[in-house]
Amino acid sequence: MTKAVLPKDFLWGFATASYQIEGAPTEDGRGPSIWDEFCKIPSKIADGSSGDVACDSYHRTAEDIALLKSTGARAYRFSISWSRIIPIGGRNDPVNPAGIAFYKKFVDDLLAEGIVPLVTLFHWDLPDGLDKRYGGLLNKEEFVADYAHYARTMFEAMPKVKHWITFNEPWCSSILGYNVGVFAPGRTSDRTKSPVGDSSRECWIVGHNLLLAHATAVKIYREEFKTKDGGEIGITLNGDAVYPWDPEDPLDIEAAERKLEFSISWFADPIYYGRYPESMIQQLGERLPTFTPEEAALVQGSNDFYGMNHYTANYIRHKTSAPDPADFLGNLETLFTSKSGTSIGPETQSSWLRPNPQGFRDLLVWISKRYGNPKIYCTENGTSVKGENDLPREQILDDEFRAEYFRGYIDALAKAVSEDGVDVRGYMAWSLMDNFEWADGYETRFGVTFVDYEGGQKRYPKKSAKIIGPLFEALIKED
Ligand code: PNW
Repeated sequence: MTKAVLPKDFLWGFATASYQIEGAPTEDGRGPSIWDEFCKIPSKIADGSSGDVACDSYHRTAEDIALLKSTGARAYRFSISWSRIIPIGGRNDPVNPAGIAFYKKFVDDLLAEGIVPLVTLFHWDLPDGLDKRYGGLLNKEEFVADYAHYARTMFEAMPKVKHWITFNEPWCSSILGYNVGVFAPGRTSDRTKSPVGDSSRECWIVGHNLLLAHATAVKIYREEFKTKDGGEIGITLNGDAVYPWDPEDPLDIEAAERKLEFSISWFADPIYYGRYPESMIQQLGERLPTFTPEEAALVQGSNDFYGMNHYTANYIRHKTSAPDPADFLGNLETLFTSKSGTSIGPETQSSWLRPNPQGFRDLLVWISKRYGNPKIYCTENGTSVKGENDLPREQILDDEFRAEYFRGYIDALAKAVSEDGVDVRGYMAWSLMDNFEWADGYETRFGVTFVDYEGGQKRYPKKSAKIIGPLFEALIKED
């Protein structure tokens, strides 16, 4: 018998994102996003695909809700396509009533089925109009003002939403979009990949602007909506667990901590403490923007909850050379094998992902300690499966590897709550269904549901879709 250790109102369910599932890029007045444009550049997406059709969810909301129902999910995290709401994106540009109507109805339909919506305002699909007009996320004044206007438009339109997420994984927008250049808009110092970009500087500017936009939206929600609507708002940060490559080497132990600071504390320290981590200030110097006192005050305290996306773990080995100007890790190496030859976990279809459930528990404890035991929603957790896309459908549906991933990670979560006192209030598995896996296209599947892209996007629940519900229902207290 599993002991019920999770609070009675614990929200569990599944997550998706607009560009990864919706399709219908030009329908009902939607404008292009930077991902529509990025996908058109040859060689940026592994299979040359795009989100043009994806799971066709724009036309299948009823099917998606029925799918959620069939899993028993209590909650669903999805994101809004900004360019459906404001096609060009800016605060003086026209708002598209059809875009608002689509998401309003979706929220109503979810609620009618007893499913709680968690809504992400920005999951990477910036209106391309803003990128073209003023450089998008690089332009502090314009971007913050336009995002604030968009956020207010959504708060006003959807008072029934009680859980708002300002940004999904600002680390990915900044580093993958402006340093490595593998995500839209693809800027990097690597001239074989892009004619424009400065990996040593732009990512830190973008991160700073995202923090200010987040904090501005939170201020608006708290001042104009929170009392009336009674909701909460926070940001979702990604972060991998870390273990020193050589547990005996103090420099590896230090490097492991620094890795967490460069990925998580880059955003969470300003939000909880009003300043960037010392390790980043030291390494980046004047390339790391500084907060004015007003900005620091705005950002500090701007989280009602901590949204945690988590997938994997690494061994961390310190470097002895001077940091490269383009370095974003904290002058260290991330490895899958430790000094003594231990593997962090089995391979998956994603080069960066190896399951290690203990890492989830350890990272939950680290976040909880560093940030004063915040209320945490795990807003993404899941895995791809090596070679899954090449299997016949019957075998894809029997995804024991993914089911085992969820068993291990959900058990780790339960222990973090019951034995370590971490305050976890929700868990969204990534993802409800196979979808457009960004630069990896459709060959990498993360769904608990198989989507038949050749057969009219029909959905077939995998084994993993059926095991998550019973695990949580046994873990959640009845009163
Ligand atoms: C997250 N990495 O992205 C996103 O929020 C999802 O949209 C995505 O589909 C999911 O994880 C699976 O990839 C990440 O390279 C993408 O370390 C890449 C990395 C991390 C997270």
